[in-house]
Amino acid sequence: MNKHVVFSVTALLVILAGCRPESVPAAGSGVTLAPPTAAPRPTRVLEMGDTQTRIRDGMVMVYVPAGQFEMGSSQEQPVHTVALDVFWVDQTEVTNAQFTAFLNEQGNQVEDGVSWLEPGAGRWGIVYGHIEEDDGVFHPEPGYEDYPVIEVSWYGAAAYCGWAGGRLPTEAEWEYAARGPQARVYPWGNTFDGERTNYCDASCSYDWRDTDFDDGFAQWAPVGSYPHGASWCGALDMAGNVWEWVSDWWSEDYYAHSPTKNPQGPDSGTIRIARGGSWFDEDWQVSASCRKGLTPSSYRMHWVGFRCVVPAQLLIATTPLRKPLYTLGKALSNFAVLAVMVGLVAVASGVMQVVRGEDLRIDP
Ligand SMILES: [Ca+2]
Ligand SMILES: [Ca+2]
Repeated sequence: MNKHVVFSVTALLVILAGCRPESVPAAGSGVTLAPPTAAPRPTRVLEMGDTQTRIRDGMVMVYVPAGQFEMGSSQEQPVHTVALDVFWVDQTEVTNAQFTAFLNEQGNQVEDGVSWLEPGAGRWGIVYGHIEEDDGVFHPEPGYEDYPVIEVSWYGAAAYCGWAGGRLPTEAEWEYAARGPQARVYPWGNTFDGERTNYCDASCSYDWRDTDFDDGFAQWAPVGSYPHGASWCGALDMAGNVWEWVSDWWSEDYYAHSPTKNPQGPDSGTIRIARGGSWFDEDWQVSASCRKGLTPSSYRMHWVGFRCVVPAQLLIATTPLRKPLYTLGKALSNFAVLAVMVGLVAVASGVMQVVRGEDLRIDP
C-alpha cells in the first residue's frame, strides 16, 4: 500500500471518528446502520416509540417490536400463545381525507358486487358517510376530513392498504398492537375507563348506552381524539370509535388450532373479521380481544373503518445512493481495502449515517 493510500485511509478514519458520535441515536429515536467493515452490512435497531410517516397518505405509523402474547380471553377461546415479527401499525384509523385521495387515484372500484365505498346515502337510504362525489371527483365533507372513513367494504379497506404500501393487519397483529405482551384487556390497562374511548356512552342514543361516562361523542369522532387511550405501542382508537377490518377469514374454531408464529387466519371462508368495537357498542365490545364477523361484500356500515400495517422489511430509506453503495461495498468484499474505503466514503458523505425514524419512507 503506497503512502497516498495510507494517507487517504487515515484521513477518512479521522472523518469517521468525527461522525460516529452523531450516528448513535438517542433511545427511541430511530434506526442505525452498522459501522463500516470489510463487508458493510446495514443492521437496523428500532425501538419502542419510533414513528414514521408514510409518503403515500401521510399516515403516522408506530413501531411494534417482535414478541409474543396470550391471544384470546374467557369469551374468545381458547386462549393461546402467539408470537409475531416486528411491524408498523397505523397510529389511527384511516381518515376521510386519506381515503378520498385513494379514490381519486384509483376510482371507486367494484369487487364482489359492491363498490369500495358507498358515498352519500348509505344503508337504508340514510346519509352517514362524509365523502361526497361530484362529477366523478371525491372530496370529504368540510369539517370531516379527520374523521374515520366509514361505510367502506373489506375490499375497499384491503385495496387502500395495498395502495398505501402495506396491507390490512392480521387479526393477531391487530390484537397484539392493542394489548401488548401483557395481554391487557383494554389498550390502556385492565380496567374499563369510559373517558379513554369512544363507545356508547351517556350521549349515545341507544338503549344500551352507559350513563356512567361521557366520552364527548354521540357518534364517531375525529381520529386520535383519545390520546389517554393509547395502547402500549402508541396506537390510538384501538378501542372504540369504529370497528376495524382485519385480513383474516372467520372460523369458529380457528383459535383451537392457530399456528403459534405469525398466524394468518383460515385459508378460506365467507366472513371477514373486524376488531375493536365502536361508538355504537357497549364496554365489553371495545375490549381488545373482542371479535366481530362481517360479510365483506355487504357490510358497508357507519361503524366500520380500518387501519393498515407495514411489515418492517418493507422499509426503504429515502437516500437514493444508500442501496447502490451498499451493493457496491458487498461486491467488493473480497478486496478488503477497497471495500473499507467505499464504506468510509459513504459514511463520510452522510449517505450511510443514521437513518432516523422521521427520515424513513415507504416508496409509493
Ligand atoms: Ca360515544
Ligand atoms: Ca377503532
